[in-house]
Amino acid sequence: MTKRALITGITGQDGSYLAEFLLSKGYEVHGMVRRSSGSNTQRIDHILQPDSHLESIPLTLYYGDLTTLEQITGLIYDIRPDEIYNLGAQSDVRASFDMPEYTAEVTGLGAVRILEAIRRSGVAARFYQASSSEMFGGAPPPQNENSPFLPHSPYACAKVYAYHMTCNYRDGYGLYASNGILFNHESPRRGPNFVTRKITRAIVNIMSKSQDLLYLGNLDACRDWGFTPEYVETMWLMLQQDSPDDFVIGTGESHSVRKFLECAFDYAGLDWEEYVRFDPRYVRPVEVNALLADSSKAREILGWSPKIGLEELVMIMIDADMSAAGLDPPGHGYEALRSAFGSQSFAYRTSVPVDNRGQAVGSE
Ligand code: NAP
Ligand code: F7E
Repeated sequence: MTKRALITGITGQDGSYLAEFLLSKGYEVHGMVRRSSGSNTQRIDHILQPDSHLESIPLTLYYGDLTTLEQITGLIYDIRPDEIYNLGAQSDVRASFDMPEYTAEVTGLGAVRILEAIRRSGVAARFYQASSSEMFGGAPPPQNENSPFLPHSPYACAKVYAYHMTCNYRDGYGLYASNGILFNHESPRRGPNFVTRKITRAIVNIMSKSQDLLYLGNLDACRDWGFTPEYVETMWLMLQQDSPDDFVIGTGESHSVRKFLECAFDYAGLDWEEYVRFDPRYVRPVEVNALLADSSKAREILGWSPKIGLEELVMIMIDADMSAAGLDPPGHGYEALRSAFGSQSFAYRTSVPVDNRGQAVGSE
């Protein structure tokens, strides 16, 4: 029988890849989209287009918002999904310091609204919560499922709350509810305010002579950066296990923002020190200095291991940004994708029209 999935945050980076992945597995996919005065579906428009590579696409979108139960309960009751992926969030860590209450409302309470709707409806849906490595905050690396949560931002605090509520509904009501504790994952569809995409877009703008300098904050922070299409597969794998559980997902390699800069500018044949300047506006009130995943549990139980490392990730992102800008990319990113996944894979389809919303209002 065809499985049905409901995705919140389907218009985001992860949601768009997850939708493609589930469609490729034969799922009927339902997505909750928040109302916007402009278009916020750029990342999934290629799936909805009539000339899409997928024929008669079983993808349906509904308006809804995580700040209210108004739609969530009805959607769960009407669709009766087999699986629910809660990817919707105010996901910008820096912005969460400016909007702590809103972040708690969407990123924290949003998860509880869904859990409560599942419980009340009696629908036997499996639930995935998009937990984050940011929850580890000040915990020393490497971090795994047993590391303490020492959150350093309003975003991380909201995610810790949602994490515990997911465990609470699992333990208290027997819901199939799992937390994926994902470390940073990037792609050509990454929002333009996150540091990796901010860098790759700036490089392409510099090459096109539409930008002179790139302003950044702390270059010493270290992150475990992976490739998003590989990570959405783990979300699905978590919901296919006999029993619900929590898993850390990351590459097991950590690099500084400075190292990402070096790699990215090198690939474009530029010297980063000529173009990068410091701007204190991008420094956070509290920083997370070092994240490094120990994903041994996922490797053993889910049988998952990543194929794309930092250098390939950088090449993939720059190739895609150059193509989108009408420039001729070196192409090593496309080669890396082809050799890792094959050109038929959803993971290969990175160069869909990426969002062009530009810099959001605020400091990033
Ligand atoms: P993203 O690109 O920022 O996408 C967030 C999604 O949430 C978008 O679809 C957004 O809609 C939606 N959303 C925001 N506020 C909402 C609201 N009030 N009601 C309903 N939907 C709302 O984030 P992502 O990178 O795909 O990440 C997906 C999830 O994983 C998030 O929960 C994030 O916190 C978590 N996570 C991400 C990473 C990472 O490295 N990417 C790591 C760990 C955990 P619009 O398109 O309208 O803005
Ligand atoms: O920052 C430093 C910044 O905003 C990475 C979200 O998906 O991953 C993401 O959160 C590092 C930080 O990602 C700039 O201080 C320097 O140390 O790309 P980011 P993040 O904060 O790690 C986690 C796992 C999530 O769950 C989140 O949803 O880069 N940095 N200069 C900068 N960061 C930004 N954004 N802009 C700068 O100019």
